[in-house]
Amino acid sequence: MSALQSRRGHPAVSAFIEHGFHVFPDGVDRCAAGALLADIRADRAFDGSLFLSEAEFDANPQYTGVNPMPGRNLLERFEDRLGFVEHDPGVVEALGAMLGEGYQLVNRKVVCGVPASAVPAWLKARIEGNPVNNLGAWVRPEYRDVTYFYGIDFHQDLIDFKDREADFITLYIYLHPVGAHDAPLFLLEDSHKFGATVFPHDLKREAAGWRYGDGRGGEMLCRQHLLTGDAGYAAMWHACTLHGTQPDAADNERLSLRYLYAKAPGVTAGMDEVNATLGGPISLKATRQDLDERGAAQVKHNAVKQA
Ligand SMILES: O=C(O)CCC(=O)C(=O)O
Repeated sequence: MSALQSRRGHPAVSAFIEHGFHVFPDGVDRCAAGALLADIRADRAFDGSLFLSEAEFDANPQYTGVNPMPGRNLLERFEDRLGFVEHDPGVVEALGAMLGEGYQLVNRKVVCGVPASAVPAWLKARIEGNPVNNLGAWVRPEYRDVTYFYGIDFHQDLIDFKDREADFITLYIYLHPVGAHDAPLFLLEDSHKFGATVFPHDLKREAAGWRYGDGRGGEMLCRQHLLTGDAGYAAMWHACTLHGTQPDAADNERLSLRYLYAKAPGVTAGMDEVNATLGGPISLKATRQDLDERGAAQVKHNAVKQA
């Protein structure tokens, strides 16, 4: 069998072509996920102590540079504990099929869905209705080695990469069981088929799913797919697949690992086969129009809350 045939035959490539994502049927090692989770939870309390006071924030508001970065990333301390994901045979095989020889890690981090009980009332009032509630701006600098969300509206992961082609995928791992009330990811099936579109997206809730407009005259109905599962649940999606989360209504934080992996330069792989099926561009000069020049939200709209 040629390399091209084996890529085509890989379930991840056909799932990406058909629906824009792939769920790993067996996930990854749930015991290793649980052990890592215990160490992350032992490192800090995921409660109100994460946050600046309102006066501290207002004294020097910083909206950008508040995510994990090299030198400030909790996973740098746990690098030797990530083999259960990065060397899992099913993950390696699927990444190889999608991204080819020498695929590259773009970044990896811990993502926390912050429970409602942990978010101070003053902060809830300030962010109400914002489409992207990445709480990094309000988190104490020493805790900005994790990304903290209180829900994020449907978006493409291309949003962070203007002018970059969709040559990468997101791999997402739950470290504990995630049910409907633990801020699971909502993913819109088939939405990758329009290629890159600008955030906030044109989405209307209908009984059977979401009516998605691409801003270029195209419309389609996307079914909503809830990613729920046990510790070690693993899924990956295309850079143009719409997904989002609602604010965490549970008492506990939701902790996940989020990886971005890309093709090495010059490599042709399953991702190219997927991209060849798309009906729109695979890169954009401007990916979003929800922020002002400081990086603060200037749009008050959030569709995923109706999911
Ligand atoms: O984990 C979350 O709550 C949202 C994650 C997400 O959508 C992302 O990182 O792109």
